[in-house]
Amino acid sequence: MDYTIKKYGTYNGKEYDLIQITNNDVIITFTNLGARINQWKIGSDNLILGFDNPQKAAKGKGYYYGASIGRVAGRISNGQFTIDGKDYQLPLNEGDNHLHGGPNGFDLRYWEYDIIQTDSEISITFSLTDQDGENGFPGTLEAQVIHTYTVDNEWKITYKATSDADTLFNPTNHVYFNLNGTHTVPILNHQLKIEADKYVPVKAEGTPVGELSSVEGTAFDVREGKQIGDQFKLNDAQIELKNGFDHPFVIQADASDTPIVLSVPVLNRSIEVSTDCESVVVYTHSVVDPPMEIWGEELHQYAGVTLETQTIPDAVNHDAFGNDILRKGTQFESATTYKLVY
Ligand code: G6D
Repeated sequence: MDYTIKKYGTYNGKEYDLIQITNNDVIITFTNLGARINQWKIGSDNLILGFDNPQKAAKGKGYYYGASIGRVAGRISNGQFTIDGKDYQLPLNEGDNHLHGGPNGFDLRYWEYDIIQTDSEISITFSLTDQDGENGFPGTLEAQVIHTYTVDNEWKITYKATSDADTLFNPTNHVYFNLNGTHTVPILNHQLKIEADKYVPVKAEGTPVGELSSVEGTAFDVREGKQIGDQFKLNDAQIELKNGFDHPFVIQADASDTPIVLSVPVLNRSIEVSTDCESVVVYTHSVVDPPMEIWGEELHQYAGVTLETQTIPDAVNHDAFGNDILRKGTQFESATTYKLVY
């Protein structure tokens, strides 16, 4: 396994790089534009959605393809939160809510990076200083996103952060998988298995209704592994509301080491996910607007599916959703691994 650094292109006056890792017939690439994963291929088969230059990635901003998301993944209702009695108002970049870290979130920022290579893995440490008040968040945040790839085809993401004031921090990665090898075949044929006996119903605007609901008897019961397209055919108001999955699944406390598995059995391909996060947001790209071209082909509905591991979105406004407050001077650390099996 080895890596090369290529020019990705320019965006907003800055030059961006593409770090390409080759491991036999697998290629995986990352870029310092938003500390993104940009490509993951077996031979000529693209397994994720990405772009061949930064301008196209920027055009796809609304879908955050492969991007690191932060400071806070998901929506914060009304952009408002309170820490120790102090109220904060964040910019509203999607209707009445704050989405994915705001208008200048992590996804299109310029990240510095260093690379470390050993016999068994290559690690790229992306770093960003997010100044006090950026996107309305208190505290200057020192963030690191470490993308590591191993000879066993494991993509591990480690998030680290500290802040000089109490703030919020709930990062994720917004990769879209399509194990068919081309996004022209919808992900409806993918099997999804999540060891989750609860999920989070949402309102039409995408914010949580406010409770953790049982998956029993719903299209969200994928504990034994179900075909995504079959689940969408079930009579389920939440599926109808969002035209598919756009929901957090709450990972069981007694889950196995790989509580999330996405696969296409007929192609003998799967992604096995392990994480220290309490939830995973699954989004099935149920809307494509504006029209988009990816890898030279027009994008259609259900072209990819995300597995965004994180604290349950909007946790700061819902006591039962966990904690996304990062206290001054404390070290945040979280890790998620996506293992390609083929
Ligand atoms: C839509 O509601 C979805 C989000 O969950 C997703 O992250 C975004 O598209 C890319 O807003």
